Amino acid sequence: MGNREGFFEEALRKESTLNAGLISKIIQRVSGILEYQPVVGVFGKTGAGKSSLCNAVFGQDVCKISDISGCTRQPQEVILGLEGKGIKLLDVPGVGENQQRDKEYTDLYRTLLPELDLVLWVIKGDDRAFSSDEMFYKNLVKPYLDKGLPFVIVLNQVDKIEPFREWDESVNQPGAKQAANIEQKRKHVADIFGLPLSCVIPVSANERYGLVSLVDRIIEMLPKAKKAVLLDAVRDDARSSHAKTEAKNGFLDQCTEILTSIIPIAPLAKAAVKIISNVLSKIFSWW
Ligand SMILES: Nc1nc2c(ncn2[C@@H]2O[C@H](COP(=O)(O)OP(=O)(O)OP(=O)(O)O)[C@@H](O)[C@H]2O)c(=O)[nH]1
Ligand SMILES: [Mg+2]
Repeated sequence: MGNREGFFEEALRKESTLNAGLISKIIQRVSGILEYQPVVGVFGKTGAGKSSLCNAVFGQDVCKISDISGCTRQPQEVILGLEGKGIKLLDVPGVGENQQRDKEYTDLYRTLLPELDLVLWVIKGDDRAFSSDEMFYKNLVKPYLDKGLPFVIVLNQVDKIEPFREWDESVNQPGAKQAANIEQKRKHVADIFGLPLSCVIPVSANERYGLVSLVDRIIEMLPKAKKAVLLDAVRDDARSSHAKTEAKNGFLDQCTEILTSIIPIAPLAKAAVKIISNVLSKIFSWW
């Protein structure tokens, strides 16, 4: 497929009974949503599994992973999705490695934060010390949350939470005691950061556990117009029907708002939204 807007334009002209002038107006406005490239910042301490998480959710080996020492030094800007038109993923270096680096990272985070649509803050499930995370969160990130920036804490590597031998490989789930400890850890982290429990999502990037819930939460939090483009970049097995419906409705709501402002006759506007929905099902395979 060529670029999405080109395809959208062609398909809309083919399917539509609307006049050419109106179609041009619709294309201009709806293309704005399609073209928008959400920027996701993936933050957290070194070794928390930021790069692993990006790969697990977005499906390609987009980020380097290291078993030994701090791996991601420079922010890696990885453009994902359909021919560069998907989301922009910033896998940034982790905090808490040493004081000199943390100072550099403070400056980096400060520059990056204003342009982000979503922050994923990755914490290692079996980590006990959150002071550097907490400091960075409270001083740098929280003011943006107060302005409405969607923020999710990803409690990663929960397969390592004790008793880790309980992890049930056959169903890819924690054992009963382990699940209770995971839930306890989740509450503890939510308390420390002063966030609702629904903003702390337990996952295991390596075991592919909890990714669907994480994506569901992300899609819920994003503004209407940005949901579909982000969901499009997510691996198919991490997309639930809930997330699809949410993203689809968000996009169509946004289209309805646009179309009712340019098409004065309500039934005609409604019919046009239906046509757009058909066209989008050809652009987004999951639609
Ligand atoms: N058991 C387990 N190991 C994980 C998981 N996620 C990541 N790891 C491992 O943790 C180590 C660090 O992962 P990375 O993804 O490189 O961590 P990072 O946060 O990107 O680290 P920096 O790039 O240094 O900031 C690697 O050995 C991963 O395989 C997980 O869910 N479970
Ligand atoms: Mg990394």
